[in-house]
Amino acid sequence: MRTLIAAVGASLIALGIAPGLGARAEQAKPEAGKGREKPNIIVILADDLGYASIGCQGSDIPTPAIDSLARNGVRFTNGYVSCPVCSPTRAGLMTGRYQQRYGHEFNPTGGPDAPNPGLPITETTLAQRLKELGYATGLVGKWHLGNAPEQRPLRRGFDEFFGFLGGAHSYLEPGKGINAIRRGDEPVEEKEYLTDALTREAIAFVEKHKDRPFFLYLAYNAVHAPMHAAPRHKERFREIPDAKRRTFASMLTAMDEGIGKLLERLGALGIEEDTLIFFLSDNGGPTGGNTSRNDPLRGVKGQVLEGGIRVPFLLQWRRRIPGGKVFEHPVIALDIAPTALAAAGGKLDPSFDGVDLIPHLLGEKTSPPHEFLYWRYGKQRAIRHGKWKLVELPAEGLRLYDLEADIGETKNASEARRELLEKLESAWRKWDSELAPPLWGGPAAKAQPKAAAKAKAAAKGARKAQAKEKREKEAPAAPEGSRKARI
Ligand SMILES: [Ca+2]
Repeated sequence: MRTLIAAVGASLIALGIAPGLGARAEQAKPEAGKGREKPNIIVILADDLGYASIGCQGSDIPTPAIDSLARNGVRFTNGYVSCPVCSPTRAGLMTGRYQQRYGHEFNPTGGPDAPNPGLPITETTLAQRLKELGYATGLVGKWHLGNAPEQRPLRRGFDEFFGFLGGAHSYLEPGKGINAIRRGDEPVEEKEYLTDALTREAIAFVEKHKDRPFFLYLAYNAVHAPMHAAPRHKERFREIPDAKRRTFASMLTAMDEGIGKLLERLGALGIEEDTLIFFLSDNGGPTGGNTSRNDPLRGVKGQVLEGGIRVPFLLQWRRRIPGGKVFEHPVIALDIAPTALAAAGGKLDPSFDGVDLIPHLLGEKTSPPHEFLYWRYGKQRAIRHGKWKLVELPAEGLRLYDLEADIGETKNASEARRELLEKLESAWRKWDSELAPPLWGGPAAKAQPKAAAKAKAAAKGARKAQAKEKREKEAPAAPEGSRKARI
């Protein structure tokens, strides 16, 4: 390599080109595994995977590859996303900024005022920032940040794209129209089980760009519905009695096996040490929808209770960060863009809400990365400060929880800690005053707690009616008069 560079340098001199160029070429293409100036960056985003759905956080379904990231890196026990549903979290992750600052508060459902809902093109993505620093950039998987031509991945900083534009996708069918599986911008016919196809493409991307710094955003749609098991797992989980859980086990395992293959390939190419890898879920588990587990957290996808926003969150960077670390201060997906950018030698944008986590993980900074973390999702809102969380759901009102003592958010400390409540309320209001109104509506989000209360009331009513019917059936026939007297 050195001889070749020396030879190239000599010929450049012969051509009258400054020899400095040769030195830069050497820096840009170091030998694999020898310590890169710019690490590769991989963000693996799972979809609708609850807090307790990975082996190292108590899942009964093994996830050895995902767990290996925790063993060789860092497990964040208080790792959050900035929204309890898919698209806004992805907007926050891609920009490093609270998505409500630019109106991306809800999933892009559109409406008369927003015919093309999606990540505003005025926002800069992590892919754009890393591309500027010389990175090869690729998205494999789910986009969900806009369908219009100017909002698509290839126009938002990605050199390459294989996946789909929408929010959900079949694992067995190729998809049609706007939500077809695409390579670049062109629909393609895909026959493999989608999770396996995404793994295949991720590995191909890494192999193609192994000699230069790359950024791979691997956004699996697993374990989001529809519930489609991998055909190759037909017999594998037959001991699980519940059919939906059985399918979930296959979907999760297919993703874990894919991550295992990717890590194996990074190792074989000699670049794993110099690859900064994040793994997280875009929101908490919709426990009834896909059997994903959030315990011991309360709440589900769509709620700013812990079960909707606290997610599996791991980081591995073997070159810099010792393995087996558990980090307990709250962190958020907004930290990924600044952490990746700083690792790549880029300048941090003052508009970032996220922070570079590396100095905290190395012990160079001992203070918590964030004094406050904030959520606003329609009428739901929350703020985290140290061990405290103030949260408001329309169906429950404003409540204060000590998450260290009460991770399940069951004991409201509002009355006992009036002063603290006011401090948090005022911090949240200050943040809220900086936000934009939503660019498109979120009726599902606003209706969600009401709908849950309505469903609960309906279930209660049904139980009462059943019990009444049972009583009447079992009761001996009463004479007309006595029945009237009871009423
Ligand atoms: Ca999701």
